[in-house]
Amino acid sequence: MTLKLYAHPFSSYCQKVLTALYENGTPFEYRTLDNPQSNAELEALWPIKRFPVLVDDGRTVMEASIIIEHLGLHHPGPVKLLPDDARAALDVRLMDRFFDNYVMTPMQKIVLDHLRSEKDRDPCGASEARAMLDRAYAWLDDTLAGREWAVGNTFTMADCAAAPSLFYADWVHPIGEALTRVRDYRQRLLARPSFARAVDEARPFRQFFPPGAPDRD
Ligand SMILES: N[C@@H](CCC(=O)N[C@@H](CS)C(=O)NCC(=O)O)C(=O)O
Repeated sequence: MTLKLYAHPFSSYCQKVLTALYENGTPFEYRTLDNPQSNAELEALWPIKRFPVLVDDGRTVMEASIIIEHLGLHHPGPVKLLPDDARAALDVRLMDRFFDNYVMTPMQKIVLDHLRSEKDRDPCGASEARAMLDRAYAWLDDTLAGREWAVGNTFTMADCAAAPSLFYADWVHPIGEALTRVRDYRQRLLARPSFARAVDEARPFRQFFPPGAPDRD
């Protein structure tokens, strides 16, 4: 086994990479970040202490999108998550950035605010994050017209980013009922076996979701 993934099942960025791994049935050793040993190994590998981190035959690869691109280059499987055509790949990268920057980031801001003590909370930052999610949901609803997946009719890295970001974002700031394309897209992502598996593996941790997990999904 050449691949080792430092990850936690409940983490959104880890679910992004797990979805890519499960899409292709890529074997890997799961170094779950639930014990001091794995956490110390992670910190030694990546002092920034963000996860997931992949180790491939001694080479450390960090950042979820870079890990997915690395897997496509060095461990390709039947499902190509980045198209070979450079222009088409740019469309995928744009949507991947969209989900990380404008859905995942504000979602995490709202979640992390709940971990702070009352006196350290940042209501202004949280309300800016909610406004960003509203803008992102509205733009996405228009953009998804005529598309099954983020960039068209093929499942790509952008959908790996979309799945956990929309999954958790809807928990903290529900997608409005009028935004049917975004709501339907979220349901399609939840039905995709690779992401459904990641969601199932994270079920035991729902009780720890800082704002409280809703009784659905
Ligand atoms: N830009 C990083 C973000 C990774 C990230 O924020 N991971 C979260 C878990 S979802 C984390 O490491 N949290 C630990 C912390 O905030 O201390 C990526 O794309 O992989």
